[in-house]
Amino acid sequence: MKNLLACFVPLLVVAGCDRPPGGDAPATSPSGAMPSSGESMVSEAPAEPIVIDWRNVDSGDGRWRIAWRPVGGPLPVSEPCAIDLRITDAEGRPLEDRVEVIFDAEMPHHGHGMNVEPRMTRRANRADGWLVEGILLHMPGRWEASVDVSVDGEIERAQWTMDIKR
Ligand SMILES: [Cu+2]
Repeated sequence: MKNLLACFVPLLVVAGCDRPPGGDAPATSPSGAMPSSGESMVSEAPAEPIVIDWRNVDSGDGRWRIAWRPVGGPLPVSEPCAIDLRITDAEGRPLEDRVEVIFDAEMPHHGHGMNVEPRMTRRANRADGWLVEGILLHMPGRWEASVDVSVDGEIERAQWTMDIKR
């Protein structure tokens, strides 16, 4: 139980940073939220999703640049989750249509991977954007994630480590 509490406290602190300092609020609500009478200002901030920063990884021979971040908060144990990817070549150009991208994750020190095959979707509104859904990390601990970018049968991999906490 103590551990659980310890996890929550930093989250609250981080969430607190997003809120404007109290006091003189502008006349218009910055988020376009419901008009509020002055009295309700302090309570009930809308539940905002936790946004985690992008992290950058280059592929093995430096051909591709990949940025990734979990969707909707830290990656959970044993719950389906999703990762956003942005992939360009080393000059920052988005990938061509014929490129194929595969996400995978495994626990090398346990000798196993995931028991599911995540779905890859190319974002319609971003030439460099991909969404990986249906990721299921069924154990806490160290997972090695990989993204294979394949063009004309030539595959180059980017890898990173994810520490998944219960
Ligand atoms: Cu394992």
